[in-house]
Amino acid sequence: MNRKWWHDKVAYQIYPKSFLDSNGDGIGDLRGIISKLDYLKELGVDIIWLSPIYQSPFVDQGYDISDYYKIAEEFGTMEEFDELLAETKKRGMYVLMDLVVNHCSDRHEWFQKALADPYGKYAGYFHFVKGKDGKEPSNYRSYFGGSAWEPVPGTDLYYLHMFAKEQPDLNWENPELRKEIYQMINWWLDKGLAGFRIDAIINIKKDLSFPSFEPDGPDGLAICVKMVEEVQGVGEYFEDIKKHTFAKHDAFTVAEVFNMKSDELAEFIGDDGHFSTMFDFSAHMLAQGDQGWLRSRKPSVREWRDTIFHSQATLQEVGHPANIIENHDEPRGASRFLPDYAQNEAGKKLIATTTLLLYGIPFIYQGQEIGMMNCQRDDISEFDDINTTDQYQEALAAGASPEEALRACNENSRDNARTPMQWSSGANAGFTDGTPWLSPNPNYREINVAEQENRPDSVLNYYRKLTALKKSPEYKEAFTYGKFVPDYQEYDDVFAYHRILDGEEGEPQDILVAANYGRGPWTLETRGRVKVLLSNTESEGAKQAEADGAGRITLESCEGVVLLKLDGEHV
Ligand code: TEU
Ligand code: CA
Repeated sequence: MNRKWWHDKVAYQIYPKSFLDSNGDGIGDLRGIISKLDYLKELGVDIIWLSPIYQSPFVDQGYDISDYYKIAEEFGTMEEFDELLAETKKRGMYVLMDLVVNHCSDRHEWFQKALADPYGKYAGYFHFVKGKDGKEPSNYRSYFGGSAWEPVPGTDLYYLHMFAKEQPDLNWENPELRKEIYQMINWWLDKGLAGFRIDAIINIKKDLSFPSFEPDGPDGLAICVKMVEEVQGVGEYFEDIKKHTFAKHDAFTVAEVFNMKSDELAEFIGDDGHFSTMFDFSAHMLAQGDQGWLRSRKPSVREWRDTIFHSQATLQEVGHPANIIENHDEPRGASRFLPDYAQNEAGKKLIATTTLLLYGIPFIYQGQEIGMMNCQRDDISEFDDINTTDQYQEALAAGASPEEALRACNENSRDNARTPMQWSSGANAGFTDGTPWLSPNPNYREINVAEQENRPDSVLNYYRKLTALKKSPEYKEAFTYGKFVPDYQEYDDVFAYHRILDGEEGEPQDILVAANYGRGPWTLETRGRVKVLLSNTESEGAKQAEADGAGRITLESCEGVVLLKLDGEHV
């Protein structure tokens, strides 16, 4: 595999609206981000991904863009954005923007012009399709519920929206549209961005005959992703984008792709792949039920581990994946993946250890580094997210009681991860002096940066140690290119793997990451002497295993270690 500058980096996702408000309007902003660059640098972050900061009516929190060339005024100005770029550069950091080009906002000039002239040039930028027998062209359900077709007023046409009706899908078949998008991408890259996180990109290729599918719900609709899964040729679009934009700038791209087919992995993220990398969502898919959030479930440690291991084994043969615990669309990982008894600081350090040291580039999501958790709400009106409101209705329609529907939202809502960053125990978690756009999680009084900053055993300080270890001169090579080899899979609750770097001559460098997610202790044979590189609890057990060279280590519940093997067999 070709080496790339980003392979050994640590990335961090900022959800700007909830990061830090500098002017008291209750909304996070660029000035707030700039003021925390040193905090991020100290955390060991190299690459920052900003969720969308473009002008937007915020129907879907900025994933509905009304002007690709403007910064949302809620977030600041283009001058402030340029300042952010300059300040990151000064610190040797890189910035990724979110590229949302499957759709735009219905407030975008293109869509407004299309509505004004439904048979004119700009209608061709969208999918304006004639209805069938006075009804929608097909039976697609949008990702956010309800029909994916919306009538174009005054015509017998409908426009396609795979997400909210305020997010009309762009027509990638149209070369003029593609040209506009490429110009826009290049304009941003010329500014000095390192690249993009690419939103919902698998959806850009449509089957223009828009076939209906077997209904998969009581509404008689079929989820629109079926059409995307059937249609061929999306790769040609990806190559076209790459050729006209990313390749010219050697930009880093991380694609949001669900339902990846394993025989297409190389085409996507191999050496000459469409993208630099893509997120591994396999663990997140596992928690999804077949019928929306109502049937979501908590995977067992074993299932979760085995799913990640399978992904790792497959992906390392092909490219360099991007690993996450959570993002702005997923519930907090500590709440979702950790067993109840492990939802504490030790458990949070554990999940950090086993995720950040996997093969690939880790993306830390804001607040994860202090162990932020899901936020319980007592009423559906307390949620803001458009997807949550829909899932609540869907759950009710499926026969759930209001209590059950609310529980499903509390467990799965995208607002779990969107609550304000918890900076301090002061008013509004130190996020704003005004009224926050979304209430902070009440646990900010206990869980916050200020409290953890100077406490040596805090989750925050552990993350700092972990990223420092990952990037240390001695072990960086192994953590970046070392082979991922699972171990101790016979133990249900043990999440353990090696990163093995073949030596030029002689012994390989063998690092063992071993974590016990179980309720009771596990003793592992280390098959040789070990040195402890990191321990989440700094227990006596780890010290002893190192000192007496017993060839075994006992891990208590929620205990994890990173060990360098000094001798003995390698797996
Ligand atoms: O998400 C695309 C997507 O397919 C999933 O995230 C999923 O459908 C959704 O979150 C339901 O749980 C991206 C963005 O990450 C998301 O925030 C946007 O809402 C969406 O695209 C539309 O731009
Ligand atoms: Ca603000």
